[in-house]
Amino acid sequence: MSRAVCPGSFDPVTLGHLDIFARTASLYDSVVIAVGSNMSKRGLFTPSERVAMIEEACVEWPSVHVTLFSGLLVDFCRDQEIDVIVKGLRSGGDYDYELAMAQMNRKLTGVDTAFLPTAPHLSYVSSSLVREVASLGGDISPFVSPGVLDRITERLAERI
Ligand code: COD
Repeated sequence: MSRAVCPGSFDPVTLGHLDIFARTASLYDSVVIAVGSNMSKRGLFTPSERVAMIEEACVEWPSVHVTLFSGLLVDFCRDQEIDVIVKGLRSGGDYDYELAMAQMNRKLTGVDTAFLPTAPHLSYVSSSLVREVASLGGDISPFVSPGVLDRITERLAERI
């Protein structure tokens, strides 16, 4: 059985991420969405809140499971018997950043990384821009699922 991981911060998960998850699920038998819980920056959502939002967005995909991870991604892959890391690429900037991590991860334990090109209509979407546009009152509904939109609206209202 082939097993892939889609790792990330997902603060919050966007339609760009969900497109990558869906396409990964069509390529591998089982997909783990791994939410990094040892990120240094404080986010809009806690890692557990991010997991809950992704679970809700992926509820109709039975082969997709969501979990937290901490420490090295390659150690998580070894513990979970994961064959491949899958990342989305939006631009040359993503490629330069991701290539170095892919090469480092392969050197560390041999686990390989596969890249999927972003859906063109989502190539400019990032969690950081979604957070910024939302915090300044812009409409983010084209970029996130309805459940995530509700959670962001609630979170920003709590901060006023
Ligand atoms: N379309 C397609 N793909 C997208 C889009 C989009 N619109 N937006 C983002 N993506 C892709 C990104 O390119 C990335 O591949 C993935 O989705 C996740 O994105 P983010 O921004 O949520 O997550 P990152 O990049 O902050 O996550 C970084 C990791 C947590 C994966 C990384 O830091 C990590 O592996 N940390 C663990 C510690 C470790 O092992 N360090 C050593 C690394 S060599």
